[in-house]
Amino acid sequence: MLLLNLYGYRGVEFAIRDPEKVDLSELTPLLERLNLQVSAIGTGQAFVDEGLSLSSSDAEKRKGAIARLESHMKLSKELPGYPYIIVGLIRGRSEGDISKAMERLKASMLEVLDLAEKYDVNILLEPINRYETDLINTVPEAIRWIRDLGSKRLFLLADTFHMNIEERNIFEALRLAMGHHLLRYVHIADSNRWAPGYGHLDLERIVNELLKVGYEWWFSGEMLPKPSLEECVYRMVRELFWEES
Ligand code: LER
Ligand code: MN
Repeated sequence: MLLLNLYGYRGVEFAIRDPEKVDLSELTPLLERLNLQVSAIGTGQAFVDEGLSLSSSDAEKRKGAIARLESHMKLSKELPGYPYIIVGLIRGRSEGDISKAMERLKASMLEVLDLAEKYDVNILLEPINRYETDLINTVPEAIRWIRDLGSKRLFLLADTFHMNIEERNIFEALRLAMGHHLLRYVHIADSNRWAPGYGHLDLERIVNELLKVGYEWWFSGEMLPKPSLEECVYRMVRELFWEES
């Protein structure tokens, strides 16, 4: 985290499987000392490690996923920066019948959104590429879904790595999301999920076009630590946000 502070980052995003395991007495002073907000809390590890899924055919797993997200919401209230809660992989996979899974997902999401209202937190839905889930892969699909759920607590997270795989045109997808006033968060990685500059995406253009149409929320680097963690932290700033004097 020291590196983040060094390069002028304003916040940090945490992937948290189980908020019960977070020691706030250690974390809070550290964030304060480094002057970092928490931008968002990723929740997908609860699916990857424990199978908790909002769309599972197993009612216990669905209940577990909703309860876990409630616990993420409670944690969000304790952290600086009003962090969003990300619904990415915790929505699960279809187990074969996509329309049945989507019905279960919708019912779970309505409960999650009621909780979001109760705790006064905002949720981000992240379209994820087909190799990780078969439920909601593209930005236009996610927008339709968010509109259908009709909650003012639900926004869109667009991830350049997933968009590079799934979108017909990344710029059009982002303009569409901005036109719907739903885009609140962007995950940045190059096409291969390496540091900016190590793949073939024009990330500088993506960032600049978003700023041009009024995007004023978070850009969060979500990369594999390749070629190294230090290079990821540096390139995110150097390639995309460096102001030449
Ligand atoms: C989560 O933000 C994400 O992008 C997924 O690919 C996690 O595996
Ligand atoms: Mn992501």
